[in-house]
Amino acid sequence: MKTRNYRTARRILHLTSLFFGLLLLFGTATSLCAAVLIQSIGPQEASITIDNNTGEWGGLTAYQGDGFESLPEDWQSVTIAQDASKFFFRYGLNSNQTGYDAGGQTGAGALVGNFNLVLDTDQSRSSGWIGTGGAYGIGAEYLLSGASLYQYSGTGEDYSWTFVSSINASDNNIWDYELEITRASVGSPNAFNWFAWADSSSTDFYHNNASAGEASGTYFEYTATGGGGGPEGAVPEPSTIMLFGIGLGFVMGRRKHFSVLRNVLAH
Ligand SMILES: [Ca+2]
Ligand SMILES: [Ca+2]
Ligand SMILES: [Ca+2]
Ligand SMILES: [Ca+2]
Repeated sequence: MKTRNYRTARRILHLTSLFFGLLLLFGTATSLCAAVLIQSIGPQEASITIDNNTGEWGGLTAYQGDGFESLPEDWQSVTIAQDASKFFFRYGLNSNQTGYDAGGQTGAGALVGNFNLVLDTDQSRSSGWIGTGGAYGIGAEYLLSGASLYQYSGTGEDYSWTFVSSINASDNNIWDYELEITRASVGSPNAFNWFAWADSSSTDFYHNNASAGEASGTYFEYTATGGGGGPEGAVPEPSTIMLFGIGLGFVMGRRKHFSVLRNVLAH
């Protein structure tokens, strides 16, 4: 009887430890393959004035262009710069509709919420908005929606944002906008990750693969300090490595567990 109980217990322990070990290995191996950094730029110091004239941006480096996908609201390019207290954004936009502008078809030219850009200011996907089903490679804390700034107030996948402030943005109606926010208004990050999208009949993501999920979702980085923040995923977080190690230990060390159990049952 003792032998039969021992064998049954051993099988249960074997299957349980193997199950949890593989579960941990699978889960952490997935998170080790984090999102894909496309390009990192910064710091770019500049003196920018929001005045419908983008001449002062000429010497700055733009992120790689998104191209014209012939959508009603279409991202073309983004440039980011800074001074001691502000971050500056330059949006290059387009549309396949004649006479259409970023303010709608009114001709007013004011930037509207159809153009959205999110910032992951702690460069961690474990915090902030990751989209329904975890669609995005980054976890965003802040949203620039048109000329309004929002802070994430949801639990991860839900689209829930709290209004922070209006954004000082140009209204030049020529698809070339400049915006400014204070660095303090987004938590004064040393670096942040970002991607953008435009609402239209077929959403234009910038970068195109931004919604490819945790492992393959793409993003850009801006560094506000010389040292840079480092892309999420290049160096796994310590807790991830620890979980991976525990999973490996479960799978590799189950024989040790059996010998401990054998000694317990034998006495
Ligand atoms: Ca200007
Ligand atoms: Ca585009
Ligand atoms: Ca985050
Ligand atoms: Ca695109």
